[in-house]
Amino acid sequence: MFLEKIPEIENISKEEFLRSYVRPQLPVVVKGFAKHWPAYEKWDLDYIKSIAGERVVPLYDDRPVSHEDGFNEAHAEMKMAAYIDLLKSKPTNYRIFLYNLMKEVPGLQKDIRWPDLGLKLVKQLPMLFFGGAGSKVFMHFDIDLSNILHFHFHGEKRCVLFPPDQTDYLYKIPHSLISREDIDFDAPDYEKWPALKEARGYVADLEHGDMLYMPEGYWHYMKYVTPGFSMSLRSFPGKPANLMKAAYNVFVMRHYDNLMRRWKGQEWIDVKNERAVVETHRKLGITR
Ligand SMILES: O=C(O)CCC(=O)C(=O)O
Ligand SMILES: [Fe+2]
Repeated sequence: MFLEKIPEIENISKEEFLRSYVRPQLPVVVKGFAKHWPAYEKWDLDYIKSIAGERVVPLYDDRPVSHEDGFNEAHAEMKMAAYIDLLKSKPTNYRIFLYNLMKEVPGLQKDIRWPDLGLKLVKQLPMLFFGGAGSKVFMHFDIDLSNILHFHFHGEKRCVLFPPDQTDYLYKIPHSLISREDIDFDAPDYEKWPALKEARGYVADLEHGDMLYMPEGYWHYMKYVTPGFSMSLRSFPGKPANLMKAAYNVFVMRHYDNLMRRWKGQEWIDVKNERAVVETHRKLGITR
């Protein structure tokens, strides 16, 4: 696995962002992008606790996908106040994933400024994500293959990205958006996962107020180095082929996968996990 550091810049114009990053579909980090937003001063875990402490939030941990759960179904729930106390007290695997907190707590919307970077952003869907020290977000790409503007707050986070053209090396699970969940993307075992040796991706370390641009359909793995939270703004894919794939994923793939989980149970999950390896090695001519 070869990871190149994502360029970090301080400021960017709309024209430069479109020309140098969106058109060529390359990632970039804009340091302190949010520094002129109210959120930059206000957003930390205590503030979220004070404004949303009574909300019951869905939590995910890093247990492997099971046929008993639906596609992207949460594993537990807790009051936000209790969750934030947990985050602050010790490392935890519990994460909040894809939670529309802004819809639940509209007051938060006043704290951000919609960036004018030439991307048409989906205004209904500013999603928030939270994680405890050491928690990991499995390697995946997003179902709608959007361009993602990912802002981080409070803590530090490491992001590992792969462009869609690296999919063949990533042990993608069929009918799903993830890699084999038993790969440790911090220190991959190349004996077990030889294809990963060839993969070429990117790495970025985010701090409070930074923005990471993830182009369409990019794979991403994230690790919360310290407790913190992030917000993703999205812009639907500009490439017609990606729009088609997004529609397929949303309207066909996930329903088919849910149906198979109900019909075949754990066998369906096991078969897909096995196929991820067999198909990756066959495509690359790896014989073992
Ligand atoms: O940081 C996270 O918890 C996940 C972020 C993510 O997957 C996304 O923004 O699409
Ligand atoms: Fe994602």
